[in-house]
Formats: sequence, C-alpha cells, structure tokens
Amino acid sequence: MLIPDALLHRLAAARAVAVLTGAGVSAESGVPTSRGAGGFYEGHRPEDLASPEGFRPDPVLVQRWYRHRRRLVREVAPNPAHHALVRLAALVPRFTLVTQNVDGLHERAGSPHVLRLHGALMESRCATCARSADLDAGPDDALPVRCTCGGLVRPGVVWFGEALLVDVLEAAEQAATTCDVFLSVGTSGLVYPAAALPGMARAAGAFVAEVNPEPSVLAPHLDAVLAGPAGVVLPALVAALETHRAHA
Ligand code: BJW
Ligand code: ZN
Repeated sequence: MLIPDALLHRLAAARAVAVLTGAGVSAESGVPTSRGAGGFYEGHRPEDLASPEGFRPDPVLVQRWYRHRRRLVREVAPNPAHHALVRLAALVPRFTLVTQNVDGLHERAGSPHVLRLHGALMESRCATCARSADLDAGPDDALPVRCTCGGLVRPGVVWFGEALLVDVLEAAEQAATTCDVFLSVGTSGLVYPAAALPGMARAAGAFVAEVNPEPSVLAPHLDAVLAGPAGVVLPALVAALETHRAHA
C-alpha cells in the first residue's frame, strides 16, 4: 500500500491530528455498514428505523433490531484499523478521535477519550423519563421492554432528527478546525453534522485525506484519497510514519 508522500510529510510534522471514523472502520470486524446491503433488517432500511418516526409506530421492531445489533457487537472484536488508530495516537502530540460509530470498538481497542457523535449502542434509557434502563431485559417474545414508569426503552444513540450532544459536537469541531492533518475513514459523508467536519478542517488549513475502498461524496474536495479497506490502509500508514520517524 503506497502512502502519498505529501500526507506522510504533513503527518510527520503535525502537532495535531484529528480522525473521523464511520461504519467502514468496523466493517472488517463483521459489523454491517449502515448503507451497505447488510444494514437492512427484516426488509427495512436502517434510516427508516433509526428515528423517532420509525420507533413510534413499531417499537417492538426497533427494539428487536437493536437487541440483534447489541448481540452481534458483543460477539465481534476490534480489527487492525481500530488498533492502528491506537498506535497513531501515540505518534502525534495531540490526537483526537471522533467517531460516528455506536459499537464501542474504538474504546475496546484501547482508544481513550473517543468523541462519540452518535452515542452508544450498548447504553439504553427510558424514552419518557430518561432513566437508565436495560433494553436486553426479558425475552424477545415479551417486547416491548418498558421502564418502571411505563415508558418505552430506547437505545442510547442519536437518531435522525435528534440533536447531537452539544459538548461532544463542539469538541469535534474544535479538533477539526485546529488540526494539521484530518483523516476521514470509512464514512460515506452523507450524514450531517459529522459530514461537515472534513470540510471545516480543510477550510481551516488542515491536510485532509480519506480512507475508503469506494470514494465518498467528499473525496473530490479532499487533498488525498487512499483507496482501500481501513484494516489494510491504516496499519500501512502507521508503519510508514514509524519508518519515516526512525529515519528522520
Ligand atoms: C469502508 C470499508 C472498509 C466499507 N474500510 N471503509 C444538512 C444537510 C442535509 C441534512 C441534514 C443536514 N444537517 C442535518 C441534517 C439531517 C440529518 C442528515 O444528515 N440527513 C442526511 C442523511 C441527509 N442529520 C440528523 O438528523 C442529525 N441530527 C441533527 O442534525 O440534529 C439537528 C437538531 C438540532 C436541534 C434539535 C433537533 C435536531 C442526527 C444524525 C444521527 C445519525 N444517526 C445514525 C444512527 C445511529 C444509531 C444506529 O446506528 O442505529 O448514525 S444514521 C447512521 O449514519 C449512523 C452512522 O453513524 C451514520 C453515518 O454513516 P457512516 O458511518 O458514514 O456509514 P455508511 O454506511 O453510510 O458508510 C460506510 C462507508 O464505509 C462507505 O463509504 C463504504 O464505502 C465504507 N467502507 N467497508 C473503510 N473496510
Ligand atoms: Zn421511565
């Protein structure tokens, strides 16, 4: 895997690096991407289920979908892409990892202080009183799961039409606008406000590169596109940076 010289030089000199990850980073762990064929559930598109409008008319279907995904995520493990980002963090003075992923695989790989824009799949709360509640309580044929107040239990994720946590979004924007290099990894760049971060970084002067086997809609506006799976490209990038450092 050939790493562009310009990216390597900017990374080697960088004081601050920010990385935005999306579902593609977890694809090689066996977690289906949102917009890939594996994202469909019982014939439904994820974007039709991941919203208050999807939950309200059929909470049993949406709870069953999330329980299915929680079971899957418990069974998978971080892949070389997650591990490479842990190594990359150790090579730069200031490193910020921003993820759209809700699966917790970055944290399980050992990345600290991950800015989770879209929340956490393994957390759940009451949709009425917001008290913490267990979405996995009881068998699948006894859904919907309810809180002691009678409200429906929902996952601790950010659905379409819901606001992201202000502090988390502000920290992500701050990292994007103050970094020297920004990497957008495994995201289609279709979902906002996350999709605005690479452009914000570039407007503020960062070198912005994408890692994706298929160029995203953002690719034409970036400085470099590394075409390939994150689990191959990121370890190669980190190895190239380590070699560059050793010879500098
Ligand atoms: C590989 C690979 C490998 C494969 N290696 N790569 C501006 C313009 C237009 C619309 C909006 C806008 N601002 C806001 C909106 C509305 C909306 C939105 O963006 N809509 C667009 C779809 C049009 N945004 C929102 O509603 C957000 N909220 C908001 O803006 O609130 C405003 C507000 C303020 C005040 C009060 C109230 C509201 C919320 C967005 C929440 C998104 N949530 C989801 C679901 C989370 C829970 C769950 O998982 O169930 O988050 S949607 C889903 O998409 C999930 C993901 O995090 C997110 C992004 O997807 P991602 O990661 O990019 O994955 P994919 O599948 O799209 O792409 C995978 C990529 O990987 C592909 O490119 C592959 O090629 C690649 N890949 N294998 C590397 N091995
Ligand atoms: Zn409640």
